[in-house]
Amino acid sequence: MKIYFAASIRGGREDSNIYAKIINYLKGFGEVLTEHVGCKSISAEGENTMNDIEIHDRDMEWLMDSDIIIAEVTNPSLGVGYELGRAIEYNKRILCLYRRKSGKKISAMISGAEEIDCVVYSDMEDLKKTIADYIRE
Ligand code: 6K6
Repeated sequence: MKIYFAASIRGGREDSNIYAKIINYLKGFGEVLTEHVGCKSISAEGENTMNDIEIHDRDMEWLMDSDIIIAEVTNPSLGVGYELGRAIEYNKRILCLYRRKSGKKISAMISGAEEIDCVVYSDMEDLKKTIADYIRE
């Protein structure tokens, strides 16, 4: 199974440790095409060898090629929102994961999209069960 994991990069890297843990867990189910999203050394402003067109086009190819999209959306990101919209267009299975944060609500365009399954989680153990149940569904 090819898994496309999406999470904030330029939207902010505060949750990068959580992304790395999720990716590590997802690797037990198949190939995670976007492992770099959990990489500590990627910063929101960091230099990259690829330009934005190359990043976009490569990511869209991976998205099309994937069997499932799993996104951590607690930290809002324009790029993730875009990827989710495109994933709907490609008829992909989509799971969005988020943690409740005071004063923050997930966008209605994500929670209100019937093509997207949204799940609230509180800790990693809780999240692992949610992911396993969803993938095996
Ligand atoms: C490193 C530092 C700055 O830019 C980079 C390299 N950029 C990206 N490399 C790979 N995927 C990217 C990059 N920028 C965005 N994406 C894709 O969009 C990822 O698949 C993420 O799920 C999503 C993040 O979007 P933003 O808007 O938060 O950057």
